[in-house]
Amino acid sequence: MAVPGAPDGPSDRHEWRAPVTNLAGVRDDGGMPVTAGLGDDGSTYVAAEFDAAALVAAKRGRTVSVCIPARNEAATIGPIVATIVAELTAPGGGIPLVDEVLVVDDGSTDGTGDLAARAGARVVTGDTASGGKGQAMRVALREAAGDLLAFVDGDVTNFGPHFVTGLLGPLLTDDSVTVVKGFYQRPLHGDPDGGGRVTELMARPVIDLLFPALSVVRQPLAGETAAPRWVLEKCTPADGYAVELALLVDVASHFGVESIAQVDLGVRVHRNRPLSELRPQATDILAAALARSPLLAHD
Ligand SMILES: Nc1nc2c(ncn2[C@@H]2O[C@H](COP(=O)(O)OP(=O)(O)OP(=O)(O)O)[C@@H](O)[C@H]2O)c(=O)[nH]1
Ligand SMILES: [Mg+2]
Repeated sequence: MAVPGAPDGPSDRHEWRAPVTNLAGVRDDGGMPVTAGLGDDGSTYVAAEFDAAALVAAKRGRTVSVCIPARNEAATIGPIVATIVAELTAPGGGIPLVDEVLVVDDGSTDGTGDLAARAGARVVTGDTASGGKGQAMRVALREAAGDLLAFVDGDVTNFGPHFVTGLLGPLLTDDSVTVVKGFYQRPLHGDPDGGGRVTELMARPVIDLLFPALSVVRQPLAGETAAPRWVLEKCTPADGYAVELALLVDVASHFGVESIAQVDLGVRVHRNRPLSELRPQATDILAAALARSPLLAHD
């Protein structure tokens, strides 16, 4: 069943605009029931379920952009782009699932943009060199041509095409899905589950307290996220690292938690920052959660 409000066909391009409801509206229109949550298994997928060639048939005229926010990711951006181009685009000789690979590069000093372009991406620059990841995603939404946008991070060292097919699978095969979040095992320093410190110590506790219906989302900060353009356009963009949590809360408020799907992407290895660099991320997330908190909603 299609999501209420979904356009009949591919959407026109619009600027990212304010949501149709605010937090008071969330409560008024019943958009985010506090007792509901994702089904235990109904909304959870495994990337290996999805075959790229079968997904091409499921596109039904829809176009796909893979978007990669990247700042100073020279070590990894080339292989990530090259993998997507070679495996999943027609010009690269792959399965024609992806119509565009877009890298948003701002403020890089290590040649990230050139490396991405050489690997076959269209590279655009962000609006400011200090805009943060949220602004890079906003630029991606404005610049990308696709009806469906799949975001992947540019610092993943064990990237494979299953990141993209896994994210697109639920969107292409189930019209009731508005957003797909990746989840994965996150090794750190030899501990297979030691990564995701901001997730476990800030994002998930805040979600448990303020948005319990979203507690079942295993990696709420995952950069691996896919959604139709029209869904993203209904959400309020947040700056910096708050962008992922803000998107989840906005989608849940507009379309219901049950429209969010999760996909198991296996193991994900990326650059891990030292503890001292995690405080700004945690601060962004707390600020976004408080700004959207039902506790602050007023009639
Ligand atoms: N264009 C752009 N990309 C950014 C910016 N900040 C982060 N990114 C990219 O967004 C992706 C995710 O950022 P990370 O810093 O890895 O964030 P994270 O994975 O949530 O957190 P870590 O555990 O610290 O890696 C990476 O590809 C970054 O290069 C920015 O200001 N501009
Ligand atoms: Mg990272």
